[in-house]
Amino acid sequence: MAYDDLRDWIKTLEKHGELKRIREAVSPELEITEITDRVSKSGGPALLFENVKGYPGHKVFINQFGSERRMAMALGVDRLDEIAERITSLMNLKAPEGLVDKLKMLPQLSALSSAFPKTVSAKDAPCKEIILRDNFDLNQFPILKCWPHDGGRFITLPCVVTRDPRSGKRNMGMYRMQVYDGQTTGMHWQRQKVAAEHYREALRAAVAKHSSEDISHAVVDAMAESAGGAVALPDAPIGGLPQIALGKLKGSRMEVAVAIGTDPATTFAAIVPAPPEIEEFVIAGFLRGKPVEIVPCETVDLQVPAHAEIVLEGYVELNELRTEGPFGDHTGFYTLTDEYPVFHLTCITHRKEPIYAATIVGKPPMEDAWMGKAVERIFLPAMKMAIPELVDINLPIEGVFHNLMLVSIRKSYPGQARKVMSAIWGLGQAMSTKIIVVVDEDCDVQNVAEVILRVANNIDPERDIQFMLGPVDSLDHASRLPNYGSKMGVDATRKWKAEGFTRPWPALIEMDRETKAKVDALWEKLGL
Ligand SMILES: Cc1cc2nc3c(=O)[nH]c(=O)nc-3n(C[C@H](O)[C@H](O)[C@H](O)COP(=O)(O)O)c2cc1C
Ligand SMILES: [Mn+2]
Repeated sequence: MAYDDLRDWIKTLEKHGELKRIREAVSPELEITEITDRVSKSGGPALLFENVKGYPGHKVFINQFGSERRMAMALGVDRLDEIAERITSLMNLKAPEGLVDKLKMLPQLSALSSAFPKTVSAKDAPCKEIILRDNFDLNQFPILKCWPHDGGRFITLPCVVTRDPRSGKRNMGMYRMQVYDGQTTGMHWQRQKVAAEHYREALRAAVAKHSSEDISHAVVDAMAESAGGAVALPDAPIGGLPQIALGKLKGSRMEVAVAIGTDPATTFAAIVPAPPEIEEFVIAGFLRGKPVEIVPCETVDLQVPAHAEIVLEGYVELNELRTEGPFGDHTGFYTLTDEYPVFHLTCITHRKEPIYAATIVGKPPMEDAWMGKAVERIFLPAMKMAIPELVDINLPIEGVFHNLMLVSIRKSYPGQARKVMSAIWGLGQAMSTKIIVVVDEDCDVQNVAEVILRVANNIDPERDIQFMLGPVDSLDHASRLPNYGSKMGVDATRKWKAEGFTRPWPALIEMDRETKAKVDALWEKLGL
């Protein structure tokens, strides 16, 4: 079932008792965070703030994905596993043999065809009800300041659309945006994300145009390195010769469009760690079972979901970075300041009386916990394609997704737990998983107590810990360098002779079936 837009979704939430309207006057500075945080932590409803201090006529919608039930509702299913099953059946497509097979494939093929976005004209695009080409000001929207030490106000639920300069493929990722002024924001795409690669590609192309001696390859590499948004390393590009070279690129731009307040499947599509070659518009269409209607922007050559509440159009300059943060992040800590590209607005379009969609992140559990859990369930079939021995995974919410992954495997050969760790560290955004714990298939990784029992009992630490150097999450504040550090794998599987373990391995304690049945029969009488 597909929601037409954010309003349709809000209506459905309300009908199911999953929405609370707040009519009390509250400030978008800190107060909405404090209220939403309490509601998140107690598993409460989505919230629609209708009386935002200083923003008459504006509404803030928050916590839309903030429970397992709402996350499933957002994607139109009862259980998130249903989506995993749909994906599995797509991946299992075999070449049809005969008519019956072909007919059986029809539902899958129609699921595929509904995935492709449909372009509509501006007159059919609600996001164009109001078009502001001049005199626009971001400050008209009730953008939140989330936490006391945040560097300012942040747009926290933006679907950021960019285009790969080489392939022309579009990407939509969620990267927060710090408001610098009414026409300028930060663009916090971390260096391993798809839009950051688009930016580096644009930079490479721009530099190629100026391929004179004074912009050497070393300089280009240094600029490309910074462009993903890392701290300026001593030998990197801010200042000195690289700065001179960057000056030559003045006016070189990459276009960006941002949709805020879309139907929930489209918003969710912006956070899924899909391979770069798959457009999120297609993922959203697949999830909704209905094409996403997109519409060309006014001032940039990009398309956005036509039903969005608010659209921001603009560009990032290829030679410009600016300090972003601090920001109270989903790790439960503040992310410190860092250098990121700057988004300059060229136009704002919006619906009449736009509803401003936001989220807050902080100490888990918060709304993003449920979004992350949905990603975990939906991506499991794809992970199993790459890692067939995988039985299940659990990203415990307190592990804030990149810090801890619990994995069960069907172990069939020596050293396989380490093979699985390597595979996960080589798999898209899972590259930055700080701790991977591998257990045997008879351990339910959804039961964290059981995992702890196994791990603590089963490891000889010196033997069973695998350290790995490589890329780490940009939000990791403990790594030796920003974005680069060590990761750890724990092989908590039963050790085999073939792995050099020659002692006998004890069995787990369990009562025999016969005794259990006897006691079952007695149980009522025992009055326990
Ligand atoms: C609420 C929320 C905020 C996020 N903020 C950021 C952010 O500021 N920067 C970032 O790189 N990723 C952020 N992410 C994670 C990305 O959206 C996620 O990695 C996504 O897969 C990126 O899309 P891409 O693979 O197309 O780059 C955020 C996720 C959520 C749920
Ligand atoms: Mn992507």
